[in-house]
This record gives sequence, C-alpha cells and structure tokens, in this order.
Amino acid sequence: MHTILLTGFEPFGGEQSNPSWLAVQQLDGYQLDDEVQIVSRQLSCVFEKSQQELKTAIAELKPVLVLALGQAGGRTELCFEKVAINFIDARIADNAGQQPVGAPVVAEGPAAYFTTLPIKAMVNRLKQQGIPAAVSYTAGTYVCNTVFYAMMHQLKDKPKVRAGFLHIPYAPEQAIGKAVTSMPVDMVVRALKLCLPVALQSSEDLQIVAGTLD
Ligand code: PCA
Repeated sequence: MHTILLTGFEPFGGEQSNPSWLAVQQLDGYQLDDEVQIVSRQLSCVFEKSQQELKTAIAELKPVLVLALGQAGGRTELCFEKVAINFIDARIADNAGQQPVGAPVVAEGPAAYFTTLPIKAMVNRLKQQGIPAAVSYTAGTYVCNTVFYAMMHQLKDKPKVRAGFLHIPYAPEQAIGKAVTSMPVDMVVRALKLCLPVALQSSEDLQIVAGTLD
C-alpha cells in the first residue's frame, strides 16, 4: 500500500477553524484505489514547529506524494502553488508569537524550489468538473510558504516523491461580513479526490497556458 500524505493547518489569525484541516481531516484513511491510501496530519501554524511536524510525518509515513494545504482568505479559487521561496516576512505573528521578518527558511538554501506536482494537469481536471482552480505563482511569505519550502528542501534528493502546496479560500462561515469569495469544504474534498489521481499518474505537466500578466 502506498501513502499520500495530506496536511492542513490549525486555525490562526483569530479564526475559529482552518478549512485546510477541515478538508484533509475528512480524507484521513480514505483509499484512492486498491494501492493508495491517504493519511492526514495537522500542522501547527508556528514557523519552526510546523517544519518539524512535517519532517517527522514524512520520515514516519514514507509517502509517495505529499500535498500540504493552507487557508488563503480572499483567494477566489483553489490555488496550486508553483514556487516556494527561501524567505520569511511575517505580516502577523504565528501561533507561538514569533514574527520573523526578512529571514531565510533555510540558511544557505537556494532562492526557490518549484513544486514537483503536475499542477497544470490538476487544475485542468478540476476546471473540467466546474471547480474553480488556478496555478498560483506566489505562496506568500508566511507559514505556508515556509512549510512548502522546507518540504521541497527535505525532498530535494528524493525525486520520486512528488510534493506541492495548495492554498484554499475561506470556508463560507469564515467569509460572513468580509465581502470575499469562499468555497465549501465539501468542494475542496471533492477536488482532492479528483486531482490526486492526476498527480499520481501524470509524470509530465501539461503544456497549456496558466500564467498571469501582472
Ligand atoms: N495559511 C497561512 C498559514 C496557515 C494557513 O492555513 C499561510 O498562508 O501562510
């Protein structure tokens, strides 16, 4: 049996819940097919601790694929991140009160890593099914980007393990009074069931346009 590791974060920034965890929690133990099972883990919204938690989970579970999820309130689509940067610039403190500004994730690490998931193919699959999804070229400079970078750094010599990051919009209950787009957690769950098989099967990404001009 192969394992797919999904992670979601605990709530942060004064929110009561984090849809990234609410979504992946529903898939813990779910079998994608006869050979692939999902294991879900929650990460702390804390710079240092989250990296360690992810590292431990990868070492323990030896997944064939890792997809970390995080909340990005205000985004209008499921955003599959292309690039993780070696830079932290925290606009708010993390859940342990730390607020690093202008720090590297990994001292002496390369400036950036790209995801090893076929994200255009995954986005394409979701759009075909009427689920709003896009490629994103910035994962921000907070805990999500940090975890994404640390994960790609950890897996840099394990090309067979595919890994990436998905930012998701607020859940509807979080968006009340905020005038922002939201997405039901059940839609995120359905999206994961649709795009994870694509992530496992396609070794090459699609050559289709997904870029932006600004
Ligand atoms: N989103 C934050 C950190 C945790 C989360 O769910 C981010 O985008 O960095």
